[in-house]
Parts: sequence; structure tokens; C-alpha cells
Amino acid sequence: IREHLMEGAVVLRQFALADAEWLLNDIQRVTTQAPFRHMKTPGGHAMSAAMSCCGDQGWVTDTRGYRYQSEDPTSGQPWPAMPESFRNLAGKAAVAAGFEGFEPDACLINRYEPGAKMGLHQDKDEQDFSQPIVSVSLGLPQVFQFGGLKRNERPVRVPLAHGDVVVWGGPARLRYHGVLTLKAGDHPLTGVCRYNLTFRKAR
Ligand code: MD3
Ligand code: FE
Repeated sequence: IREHLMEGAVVLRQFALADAEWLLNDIQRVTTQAPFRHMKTPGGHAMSAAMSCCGDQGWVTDTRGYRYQSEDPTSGQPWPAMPESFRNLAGKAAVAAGFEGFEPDACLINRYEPGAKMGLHQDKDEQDFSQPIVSVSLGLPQVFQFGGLKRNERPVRVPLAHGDVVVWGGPARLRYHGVLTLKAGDHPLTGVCRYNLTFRKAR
């Protein structure tokens, strides 16, 4: 099921459903090497979503700002390699949405527990905005908010469920977005949390 959300944004409902157990296994493997952590924003607040990364580049935030870097700041080691299951799914989804040749070098893994959210923001730490971002939702459902190119534009709300994949490119790439507070629940595959993978071309 392919929904057109807005110019440049395509929702592929349940696109990752068949791969979910592999993806969750690989999330487990990656986060054994690079454990989930609550990073601090430049303003000094801990983010309510726990994060980890894999691939050549990882997204980090600390009191110095936001950036991509090739080492996990917690260990000083390179980020874990991007699992093949991740790379394959991201490539398939990009093609399904009309983006050929998407080669992500970074995957940010977000883990939300009940009460966690992500406020409206833009993803603009990447070098080439002509490259899309592919996001994969696993586990508990969460309401996604999609705004405009300015923070003051009223966002549209879209529920994202287990297995849903969204590809954000073209004019959607720099829109403000976020997720509302995760509600309590229990998912057969993830328990009391939602995972979100976002595939990016950072460099
Ligand atoms: C639209 N994550 O990691 S995924 C993020 O559910 C992030 O964890 C949210 O925003 C989450 O940066 C939302 C959907 C998403 C991701 C990136 C986008 C939508 C986007 C970039 C541009 C436009
Ligand atoms: Fe984002």
C-alpha cells in the first residue's frame, strides 16, 4: 500500500513487515556494540529518545552541537557496520518511492519508551539534500507530525505503525517533523517500545 503524503513524501505501509524480525535481531547486535544512550542537546537537555547508530557515519549531539562523525563518542570506536538487512531494505524502499541509487552511509536508531517524543525539527546536518531519508518504524505505533519549511506552519499528523516505511525526498526533505509522546502499550516483537531507523546520506 503506497500513500502519497505530500510532495516528495511516500508512505509504504507495512513495507518492512516481512523483514521485521531480521531487523530487530540486527538492532540487537548493533546496540550490543554501540549501546543506546540519551544524548544531550546543545542546550544541555537529555533527549527522551535513546539513540544509537551504525554505518560509516553516526549522528551525535552534545554541548558542542549536532554533527555526523565516524566514531561512537561513548567508546571512541568506529560505529558498527550497517547490517545487510538494513542496507537492502533501505535500497528497496528508496526504489519503490522513485529514488534510484540511494546509498546511505548512516543509520540512526531511535528507541522510544512510553513518554518519549521528538519535538519538531529539520534534518539538515547532511551534505546533500537531494538525497532522501528513509525511515522504518518497528514496534508500538506513534503519531508522526509533518510540518512545513518554517516551524510555525501547522503540522499534519500521521500514525506510523509496525512495518511502515516512509521515504522523504525532494521538497519534503527539509520540512519540520517530529513524533508525539509514545503511549503505553505492549508489542509482541518489541515489548514496550518503538524503534525507528532513519537511513541517511551524511557525506
Ligand atoms: C521528514 N525521527 O531521527 S522518522 C529523526 O520517529 C527523526 O524517530 C523520527 O525525525 C522518529 O531525525 C521521525 C520520520 C522522518 C525522519 C526524517 C525526516 C521524517 C523526516 C527528514 C526530513 C523530513
Ligand atoms: Fe528528523
